[in-house]
Amino acid sequence: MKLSSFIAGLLPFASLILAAPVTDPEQAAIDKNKEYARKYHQYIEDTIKDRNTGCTKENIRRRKEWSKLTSAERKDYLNANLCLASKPGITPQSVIPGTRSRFDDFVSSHIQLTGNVHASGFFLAYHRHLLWLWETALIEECGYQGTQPYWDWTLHWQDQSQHPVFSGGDDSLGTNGAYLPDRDNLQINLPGVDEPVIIPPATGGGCVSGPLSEENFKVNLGPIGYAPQGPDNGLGFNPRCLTRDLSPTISQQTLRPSNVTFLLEQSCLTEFNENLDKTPNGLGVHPAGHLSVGMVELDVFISPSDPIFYLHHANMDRLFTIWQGQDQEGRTGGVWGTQTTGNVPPSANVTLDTPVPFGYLKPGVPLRELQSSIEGPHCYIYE
Ligand SMILES: [Cu+2]
Repeated sequence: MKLSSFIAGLLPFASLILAAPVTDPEQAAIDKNKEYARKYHQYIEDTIKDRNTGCTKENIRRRKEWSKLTSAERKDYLNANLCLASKPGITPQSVIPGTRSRFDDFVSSHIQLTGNVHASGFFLAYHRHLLWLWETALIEECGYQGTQPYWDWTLHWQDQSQHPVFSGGDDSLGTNGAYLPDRDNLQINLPGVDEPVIIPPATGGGCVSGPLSEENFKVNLGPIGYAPQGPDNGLGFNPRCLTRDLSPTISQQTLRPSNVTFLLEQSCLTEFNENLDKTPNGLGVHPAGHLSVGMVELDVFISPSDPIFYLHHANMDRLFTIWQGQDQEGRTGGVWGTQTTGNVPPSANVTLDTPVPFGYLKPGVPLRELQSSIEGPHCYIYE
């Protein structure tokens, strides 16, 4: 038998294998999520393809998953982060005594506004535009040539330490924290979640090693979100190593592809917002991304102190843009929620005219200008 006819004889069996029902629900979810992403992507490409001004296919920032960056691109991103940490900031020390750098300006904005920009009508717009400001600062103030990468935590939902962003190599954002045995549970308060969340110790707890180890990089502010707080209620200067405590338990429970599908299938902005933080089955993917990294990321106020914050929030913004992209017209005009976290204390509803606050980073920007990823100040797409 000729080889070609042998292969031809196998073809019917190959199609049988391909047609076999997909039994793994996570694999089925991955396929669905890709389909949603494709639809979003197509919409954006179609919308900008004939544009000559504003956000065009020439000037759009193409944001990629960390794993898709070359080693040199990862190093560039890391070095731009370290560059911002070495530049003087603009936040007055009379307000945040511990702030020391341009990097800390972003942490300080987040600290000042924690009670407004989480589990509120500001959440999605604030974090979307904070990322844009951060990415722009990396480019304009530190000569960064790339774009803001994202961390798709569904790629390694069983064990985040396998993701290259945590490899500890000189093209990573450092390792898990060193393992510290005999630690107590941490009790933290999360915006939008009623009861305090008890976080048992996980697989690290100590200082990270690699390019963000203590000799290269320091966390200056906090802790604020759990005891014991740093000096001046956590606003004082408290330089220390970056700590992490990767939690496979939290990741396996919540950072699954099927939970992304669940979020992308919410039908309105209210449900989308509510299910980001808390779902009928437990934690939402937004807090779970922070909690799966642990330590600094458990402290909502100072969470931008760990550079992984920006990669996690790029992924959250990516899910938001994909969700918007399923019905762009209907989903960029909506508003939801009030101006305080969990509406405590009670505050006015957010409208399209309400300025989204950014602290000392810049004056407030009306919400309507921050609704789209390719209108107003924004011009980016998630690849
Ligand atoms: Cu935040």
